[in-house]
Amino acid sequence: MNPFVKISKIIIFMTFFAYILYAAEQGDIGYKPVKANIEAREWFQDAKFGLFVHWGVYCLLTKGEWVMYRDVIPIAEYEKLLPKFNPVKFDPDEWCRMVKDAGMHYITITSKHHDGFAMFDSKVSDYDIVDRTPYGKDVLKMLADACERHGVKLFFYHSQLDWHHPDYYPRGGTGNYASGRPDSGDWYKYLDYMDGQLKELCTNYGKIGGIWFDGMWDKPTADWRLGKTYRLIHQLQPQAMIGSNHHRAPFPGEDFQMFEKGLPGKDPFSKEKAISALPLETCETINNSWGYNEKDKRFKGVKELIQYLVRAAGNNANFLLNVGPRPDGTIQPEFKKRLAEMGKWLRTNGESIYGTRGGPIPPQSWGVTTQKDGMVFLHVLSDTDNVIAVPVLGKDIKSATLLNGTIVEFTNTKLGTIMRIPAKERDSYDTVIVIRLDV
Ligand code: FHN
Repeated sequence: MNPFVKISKIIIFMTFFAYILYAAEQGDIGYKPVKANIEAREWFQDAKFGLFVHWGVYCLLTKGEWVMYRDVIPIAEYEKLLPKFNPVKFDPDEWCRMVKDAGMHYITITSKHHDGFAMFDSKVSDYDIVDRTPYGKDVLKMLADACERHGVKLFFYHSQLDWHHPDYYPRGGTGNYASGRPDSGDWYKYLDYMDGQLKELCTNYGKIGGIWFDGMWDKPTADWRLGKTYRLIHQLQPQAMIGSNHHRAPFPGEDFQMFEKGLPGKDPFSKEKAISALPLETCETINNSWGYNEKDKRFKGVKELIQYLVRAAGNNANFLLNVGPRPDGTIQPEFKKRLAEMGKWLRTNGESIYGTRGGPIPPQSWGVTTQKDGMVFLHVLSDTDNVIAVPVLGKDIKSATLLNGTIVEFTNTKLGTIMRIPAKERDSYDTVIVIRLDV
């Protein structure tokens, strides 16, 4: 064989092999979700609404979860918070009652945020709530047991980014200040540590809903060894849904795609606007802080929060709404009041949200649509429109009513259907029209 051809073949093979190796570390190549995972995805999409909880020792400083970085607090200083963390009013049953009253079906809580502090009893580190605080109890175990009692699914938010662990090295875009860590470290030792804690979360807390990763964006080109981590989780908890807030298209092994502070494909963080075919979720705060921030009074109104939930559902996505608990373990009244109001609206209108999927027409100027069981729900969100034009749905509309059965007059035309909503029946948050199509 011509030596040039021989060398070329070797180079092509080596390049292909290198790509496979690289790609393999960008996810669990060849991952096929098992039946339990597919069922979990269906459940997730039906559930629609969950509570995000950002809770850690940072709440003591009442300036949000990035305080260690933003105030450039050296590790030795930050660790002085630990003896002060004693959330004696933490009541996981109360949290679950609040969640269910709000019409939520799952909780996603920080097991470890970027500060590296574990809110659970870890054996691979003593940098955790059991070993280093006067409270000394595993709040995630307490919450997992309460969720089991109340029928609430529990997901864990886990930060891959770590501002505390010495082997998170080379440091990334945000952990780059030397806050008492050596300018050296073994990256794969850190990944082993991270996998060790994930193994604990997938072993000691019962059947989990999933893992919500965050922080890859701190080192976007690093070898995060995702395939190994994702396989570990799916081997221990096959039904667990893995998602990662890397703001890129999902990698193999991921079971849902999340967006932050924006509807699918429209959030300000996504580098790629691609919306995958995976179950979708968007997350948002009630004020403008994820972790507890005493001074942040920019509370969103109930109308804005309900319409965010409705628009998410209209975009075939779940809504994960955040609270940042206080140092004593309680949730501030402004959050609880809004969650209760959302639950009240959902008790009357929830059939147009739960168990639905995105509607048959794209979002309109007047609102969005959802659909389930042969019904299409028109969510009229604009205050001004009592007469709306509905594009052709492919089948003639047989009937149109409000959820309370009130008839809605409509006229079918070649270009679509004109709907006339009785003005006195408007819902100030979202007027839902149920239409049944000629099958
Ligand atoms: O840096 C985190 C932030 O603290 C928070 O956890 C949000 C929640 O989606 N995610 C990252 C910012 O994109």
